[in-house]
Amino acid sequence: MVVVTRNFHLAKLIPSLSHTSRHFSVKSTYHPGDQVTVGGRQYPSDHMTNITPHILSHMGRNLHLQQYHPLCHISDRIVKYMYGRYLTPRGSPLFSVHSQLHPVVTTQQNFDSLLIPKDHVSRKKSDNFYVNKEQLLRAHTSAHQCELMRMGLDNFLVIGDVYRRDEIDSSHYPVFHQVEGVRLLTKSDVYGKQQDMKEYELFTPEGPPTHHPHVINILKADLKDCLQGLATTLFGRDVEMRWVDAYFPFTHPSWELEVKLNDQWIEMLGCGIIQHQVLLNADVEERVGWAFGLGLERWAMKLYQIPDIRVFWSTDPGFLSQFVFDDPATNVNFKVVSKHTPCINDISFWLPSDSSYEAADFYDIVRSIGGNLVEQVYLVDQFTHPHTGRTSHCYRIVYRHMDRILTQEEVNRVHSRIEQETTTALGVTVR
Ligand code: FA5
Ligand code: MG
Repeated sequence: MVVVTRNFHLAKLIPSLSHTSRHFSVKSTYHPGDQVTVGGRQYPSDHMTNITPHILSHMGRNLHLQQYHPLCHISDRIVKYMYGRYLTPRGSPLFSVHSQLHPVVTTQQNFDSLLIPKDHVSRKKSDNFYVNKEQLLRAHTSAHQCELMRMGLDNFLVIGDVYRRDEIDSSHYPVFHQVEGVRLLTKSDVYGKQQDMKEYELFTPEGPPTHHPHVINILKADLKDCLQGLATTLFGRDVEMRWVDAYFPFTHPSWELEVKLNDQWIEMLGCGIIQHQVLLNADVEERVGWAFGLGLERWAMKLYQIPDIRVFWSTDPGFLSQFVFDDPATNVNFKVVSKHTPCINDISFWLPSDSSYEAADFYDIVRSIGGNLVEQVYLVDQFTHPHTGRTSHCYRIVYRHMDRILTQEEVNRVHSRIEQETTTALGVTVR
């Protein structure tokens, strides 16, 4: 549980605020010197503090780590793709994965280490959630590049929640998830076994260190091939995509990959060749590299045809149950979940003793009588009587109308028709 503590009294008040006030005003919340608790850690607040209880309520949800969540499926697929594409000489995956780094980072990590100028617009208080003037909720997973490179990692993925004071619409949300990929190469990685290239260096000999044009070409080819391959692996060979030139202070050259989604081009990722100075900031020498950052929600929206980014935060079983499968590559025909509250009725019956019962027949009856009112039906319990040896099944049926509220009486009528038909057609005994 994340709470914002101003003083002893407010600490008790805030948990209820975080549920009720979407538009909770920040200004009255903090006074310089108050402590803020974020993700279980305490920080001093100051004039820059602008995190809200509503935003903090998203922290710790870790949708990318939640079993069966669509963002978890898609991040598993991305990791699997990267594991398969880059192998050590002994055949094990080259990339390491870091998916539990704490989202509070310093302005040094989020901006300075990435050469983002002091007066750059992306630092504005109006664009970020600051914990205080030195710390903020990471605005991108690139914030972790330097520390991981400094640790000596050459090939890694960072997966995590990121926070921005962006507008909210169907493809933007103030909390979303990114996957960062970083690959560093030595001279021999770059030029490989190509004898004719052995004499080339990584950097041009004159002036400030600049990547040799061959380096740019080789890295660019690998980077674009990697990311296009990821898109075709997930979306299929026929996916429409295009590269657009982009600008990031920490990479040059830089590109964005766009994909066609419902007749619109949408930006799926940013990437580029890492600026030499970024590597120097991380004490990395004699290496060059590329990096990318992609938005998991955008990839999931494309893959599952999910029309609105807000639904990823839904805890509605009508949404989540559509993704309950163990193979993350399972096909999903996503169905929009109704805004109306569901009615849930259970049905329990003894199976006939001649073992003629098939659950699939029961599901057919439910669907043919309940039609579109039935959102879900699943087995919640089964039991065999110790003396009679008879087996009983209990199924839960979730009824919900797409466009209006269902009354319990209406649902009861449908439900009892299902009971009658199951009894006559399948020979069960309703309990
Ligand atoms: C970045 O965040 C860079 N750090 C990416 C990068 C990494 C570039 C490494 C070069 C090297 P950008 O702000 O464009 O870039 O965000 C990257 C991706 O996150 C976007 O392409 C998009 O897929 C997703 N994204 C951005 N803003 C939002 C938002 N508000 N809601 C959902 N997804 C978003
Ligand atoms: Mg962008």
